[in-house]
Amino acid sequence: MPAAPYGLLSSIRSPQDLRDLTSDQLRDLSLEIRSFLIENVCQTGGHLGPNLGVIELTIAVHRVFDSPRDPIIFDTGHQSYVHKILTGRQDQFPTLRQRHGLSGYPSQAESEHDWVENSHASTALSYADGLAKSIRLRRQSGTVVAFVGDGSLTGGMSWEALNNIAASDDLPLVIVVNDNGRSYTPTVGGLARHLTGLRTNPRYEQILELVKRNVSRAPLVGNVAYDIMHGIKIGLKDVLAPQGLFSDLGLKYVGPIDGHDIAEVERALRQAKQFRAPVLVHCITRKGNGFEAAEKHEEDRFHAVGKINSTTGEAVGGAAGQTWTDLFSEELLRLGSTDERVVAITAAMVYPTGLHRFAQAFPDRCFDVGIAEQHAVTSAAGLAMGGLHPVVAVYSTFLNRAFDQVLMDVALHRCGVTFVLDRAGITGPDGPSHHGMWDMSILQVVPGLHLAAPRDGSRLRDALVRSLTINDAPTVIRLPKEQVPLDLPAVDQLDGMDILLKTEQPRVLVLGVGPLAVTAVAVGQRLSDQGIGVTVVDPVWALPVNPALITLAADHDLVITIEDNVVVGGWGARLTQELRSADVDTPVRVFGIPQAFLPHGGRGELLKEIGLSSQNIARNAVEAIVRADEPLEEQPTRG
Ligand SMILES: Cc1ncc(C[n+]2csc(CCOP(=O)(O)OP(=O)(O)O)c2C)c(N)n1
Repeated sequence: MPAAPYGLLSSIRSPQDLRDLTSDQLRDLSLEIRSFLIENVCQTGGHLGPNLGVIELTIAVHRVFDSPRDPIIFDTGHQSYVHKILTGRQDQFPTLRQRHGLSGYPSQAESEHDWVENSHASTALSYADGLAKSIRLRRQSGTVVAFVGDGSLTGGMSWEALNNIAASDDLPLVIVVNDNGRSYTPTVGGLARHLTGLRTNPRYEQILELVKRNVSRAPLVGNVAYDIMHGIKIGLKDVLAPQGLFSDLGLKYVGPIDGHDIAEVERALRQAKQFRAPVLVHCITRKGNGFEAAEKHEEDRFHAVGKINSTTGEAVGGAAGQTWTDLFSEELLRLGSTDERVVAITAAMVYPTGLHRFAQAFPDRCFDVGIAEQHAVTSAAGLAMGGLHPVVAVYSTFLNRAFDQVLMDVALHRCGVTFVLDRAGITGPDGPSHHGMWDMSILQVVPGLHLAAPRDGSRLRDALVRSLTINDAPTVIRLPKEQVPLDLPAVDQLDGMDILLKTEQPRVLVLGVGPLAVTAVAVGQRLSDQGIGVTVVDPVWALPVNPALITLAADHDLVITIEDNVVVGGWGARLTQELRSADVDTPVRVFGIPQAFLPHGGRGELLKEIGLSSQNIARNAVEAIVRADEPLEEQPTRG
């Protein structure tokens, strides 16, 4: 429960409570929300900058629209904290992004005000299109609000949706564009250039005044108001070419509007709402607004923070070790310095994927394509066809978007493209749509694909070097969201695989993929402590499955596979299939992520919860071995 400094805020329990506030109270409320966000998010970590930028915009949206009857769809959803605060969840902010705590994105389980909880970008307009069509078909009275950032507008889905929305001139749909000029870094591409042109046009202030004067002269509503605004815009089309982008599509456009001026935003939204047709309301905001340290942070305006000092913005806590992202970043720079074929591609995530070093050293060899994973992959295929070796750096979960492109555009065309999947496996506080738990399942069906999951820094270096030699197929290197552990040396090697532990008379073959090779060694030690002989192996290259593994498995009584990918269609499942095809019938126990949408929480916490601990796996293995050793007549009959 917020204390005294949040006197006004603590009286807001639902959007209804906003209705009767005066403009002074609204201003005070914005200030309280700003302090509240800074105080809380600096302690929990989370998407601070985006939310500081949408305080006034969110208040205005909730005053004009009647949520949840009027669905508000947040694109990506990382900017929905203010919405959460205004819809009765302020008391839960100290638990933000923690296991059993408040989600960092909208969540249907949390509130009827949250319609969409997919945090993959550029979907809001499509959801909104469908919802608005259903309102129209069912003759209901609501209006759908799509709340979209300029970064999310760069995604292909947004454009597919706009193309459809613009053609349906009776859809009750208002598109609120939150234009802060940034994704993480400044938004890129032609659209961004158009929006910037509009935002920074020296005549903008004059035009805004003109619009304001015309609209406030009479209490105009609906079509009339829009027509006037639109008329003015069209009259100025020659100076304001960017607006033409939307109007040429056939979309009604209002703006640009100062997104930090509640009254101004409300006025525009009311007009848009009364029009009962798709209208795009273009609002200009500042990411990190009101938090000086964030506003000055050109790198990402504090898009997402860990625990930080609420004045200086500096990280709190001791120096952490090197992350996988950082190591990859250094290695790519090193490799790129000697191999001119290397080019890098990111989908709006230069810093989070570690491409910044390469981008600074080789600006003309690094391409930020916006939030456009599909385009990134096929563009990489083109670069490979042109004789270069592209490295596509992307979070594991976002590659899901571009599966068809990997399969058809890269693999079918035998293009040598390296994919570095950051945040593979359980990622933690970002929840179900951010866990990178599907990549091995979906990618293993791609013919010819190579996949490495390095267990330590040396293995990552080796995998990168090798990937650059593969010029006729896609290569995937998956990295977890963690710090790089100390190197775990092999005790022996077998046809390119690393043997990590070997005891006398091995009966159990324990296979650990990537970071779970460490767990595999711990399992092996536990088994050997109990007198059960083991061989512990890191396959190093998980795909294609190494034929030596089939022979090795045939020489053991039990195979245990451990991976942080979903068990269905994962690496263990694939190995089992290969063993059975080779008529090897050694029993296989597959340990991985269950087939479910995992909640948010700490990575360690979640791994333990789903049974990926050495203790649990070793216990299972012992039980299996004991059962196998029981004389046949003593075994329970299964039926
Ligand atoms: C498909 C996909 N790719 C990448 C991301 C990572 N991501 C999260 S927020 C964000 C930037 C969004 O920019 P914008 O929509 O303008 O919102 P802002 O943070 O500026 O408010 C990106 C790239 C994502 N969520 N989904």
